[in-house]
Amino acid sequence: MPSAAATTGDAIAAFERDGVALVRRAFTDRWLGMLDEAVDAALATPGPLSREYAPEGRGRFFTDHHMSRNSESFRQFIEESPAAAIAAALLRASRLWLVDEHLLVKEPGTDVPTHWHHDLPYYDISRDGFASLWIPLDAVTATSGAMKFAKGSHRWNKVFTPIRIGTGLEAEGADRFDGPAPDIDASPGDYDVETFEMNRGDALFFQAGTLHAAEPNRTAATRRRALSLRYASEAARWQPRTYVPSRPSKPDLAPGSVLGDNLYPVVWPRRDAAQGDEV
Ligand SMILES: O=C(O)CCC(=O)C(=O)O
Repeated sequence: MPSAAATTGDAIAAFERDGVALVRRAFTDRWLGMLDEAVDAALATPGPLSREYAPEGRGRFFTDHHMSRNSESFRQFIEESPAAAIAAALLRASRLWLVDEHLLVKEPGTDVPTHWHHDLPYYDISRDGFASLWIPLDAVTATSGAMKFAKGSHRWNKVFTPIRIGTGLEAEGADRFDGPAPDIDASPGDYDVETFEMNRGDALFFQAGTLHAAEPNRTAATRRRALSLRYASEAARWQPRTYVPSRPSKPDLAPGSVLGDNLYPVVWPRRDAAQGDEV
C-alpha cells in the first residue's frame, strides 16, 4: 500500500508550494530488496545511455536510464510498487505516463556533486504535471549524497540551460533558454534551500521545474544508490526541445498535444485496477 503520508493534504501542499515533498516510509523492505539486487545487476551491465562521472580510483558516480527494458525487477517495481500511486496522489492525476527511469549511484569516496539543475529542459514535456519520485536505497545524509532543493524555484517560470549533472558543464547542442541556473551554493542565504536527510524507505517527489543538486558521497563505506522515476500526468503537454538524452522512439506529436498512449507507458491507473485489485 502507498504510504498514508503520501496522500495527506500536507504533502500535496508542500509539493505545490515548495516544488518538493518528502514522503516518509513510502516503500517496504520487500520493494527495496527487489531494487537492491536489480541495481547491482544494472551496475554490472551498463546500458547504452549509462555514464560514469567520477575520476578513476575516486569512487564511482554511475547513471543509467530505462533499466526496465532489460530487468524484470525494475519493471515489476514500476508497475506494482506504490510508486505510481504516490505520484498520482501528489500530482492530483488520474492518468500517468512513465517518461524516464534514471539510476544514480554514488559509491563511497565519490567526491563529485550532482550540480544544480532542473529536469524540465531535458525532456520534450511542458512544466505542468511533470515530476520525479527519487527513491534512495540507502539512508542519506549531507555527507553521503543527500539531495537539496531551492524551494519555490518551480514558480520562477524559468527554464535554465541544461548541464551535464556530474560535471556542471553545459550540455552540447542544447538550447540555452533563460541562461545558466544561478550559483546557489555561492549565496545559499539568497534562496530557500533545504537538504533532505532520509531513511531507507523514504522518497522525495519534486516538480520538473524545481532546482536541485546532490552532495558528493564523502563517506568511507556508505553507498548512495537512488532510482528517480519521472512521471507526466494528463496536465502535461508535448513540448519539443533540442537536447533530450532520453527521447522516446517516435516523438511525432504536434507541440501542445496531450501525450497519448503510444509514446510512453501508462502506469496509472494500474493495469490490474479494473479488476478491483488493491493498489
Ligand atoms: O541522485 C542524484 O544525485 C541527483 C538526482 C537528480 O538530479 C534527479 O533525479 O533529477
